[in-house]
Amino acid sequence: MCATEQNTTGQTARKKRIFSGIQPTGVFTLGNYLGAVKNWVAMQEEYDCAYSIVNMHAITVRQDPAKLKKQTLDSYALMLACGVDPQKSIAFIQSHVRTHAELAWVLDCYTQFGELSRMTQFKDKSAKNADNINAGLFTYPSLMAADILLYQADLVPIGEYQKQHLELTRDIANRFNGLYGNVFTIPDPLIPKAAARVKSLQDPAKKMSKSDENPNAYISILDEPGSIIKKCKRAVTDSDTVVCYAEGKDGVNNLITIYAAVTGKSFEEVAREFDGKGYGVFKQAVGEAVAEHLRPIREEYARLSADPAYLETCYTEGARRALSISNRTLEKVYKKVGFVKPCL
Ligand code: ATP
Ligand code: LTN
Repeated sequence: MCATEQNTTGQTARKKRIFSGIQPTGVFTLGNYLGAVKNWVAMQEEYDCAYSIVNMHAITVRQDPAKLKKQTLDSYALMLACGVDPQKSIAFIQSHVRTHAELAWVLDCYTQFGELSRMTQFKDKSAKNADNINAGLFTYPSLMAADILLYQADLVPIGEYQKQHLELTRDIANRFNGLYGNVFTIPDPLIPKAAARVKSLQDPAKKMSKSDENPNAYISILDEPGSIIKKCKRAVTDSDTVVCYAEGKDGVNNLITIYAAVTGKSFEEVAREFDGKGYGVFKQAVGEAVAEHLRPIREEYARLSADPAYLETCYTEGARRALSISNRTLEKVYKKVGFVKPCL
């Protein structure tokens, strides 16, 4: 994370830092991949990156412990299978690095009840989990702010749905800096132009989500080609037959967005390619293109998950590097707020 590079005037400049996270709540969907993880991979050459499997965020919703443990390890392997390189980037599991919980507590005390009450994700998730609206679900955004601010991240690659949390992170950081001087770097969101909002295949008004009860609503990045094609063929569209991106055609727009993202084609090129061909041919082509795009990830995942010892080495080293960097920020914060330093 401390690498430097020469700028045009020959001086050394710090590489920009990136932080992002994903919850181990299931196999990543095509939405997670196109909206976030694909971007993480692309950033590794140019930036100092840290990526985390945020299992502490996951327990804001009740989880089965054995399942959470398995999904955390599977998600870690999946992150590497998508192309996150543990040599180039810091790839770690959130609960391995104690500074996240420690800074989150301090930030909780600099975050207002009113701010947290306005978070749409909190409102959505409390509606879905009415019998368990716990304090962690409410303060989720200050833990996310801690994740980001600990690494002094300049940029945070996320899907559109996390924009509000990032804005709150900036507000918390600005408030803290206003009181104590320049402690935190103010991070900017990095939202992809295409595929920032991949929609459910069954209800295009909703986002594609890995915790959706209906598996036909999402494509997991480990789905077999046959299943991907079937899900695309069953995708809800409309009674029209023309493949074009237009208002009121949410289902088709979603499929065009997906097809464009995996083939690199523009929306116009897609419309031209399927001119006069109808939805059946189009849906088949979307399914095939997605299956082909995900094939290398599926193969790499199979290889990595057969080698748990290698994965353990990677996440242990990731945790060590993450702790070393984040502890510097935490110590600064503790000093600023007036905590006594022990001689341990
Ligand atoms: P859950 O269903 O458990 O709430 P999720 O599928 O929303 O999870 P997260 O772990 O919350 O996934 O998100 C990881 C990253 O993927 C975030 O940056 C998020 O914005 C992005 N992301 C999630 N869903 C989509 C989507 N449908 N389209 C684009 N980006 C998405
Ligand atoms: N809240 C995010 C996951 C997340 C995250 C982060 C994303 C936790 N910490 C830090 C970016 C940066 C989500 O639900 N997608």
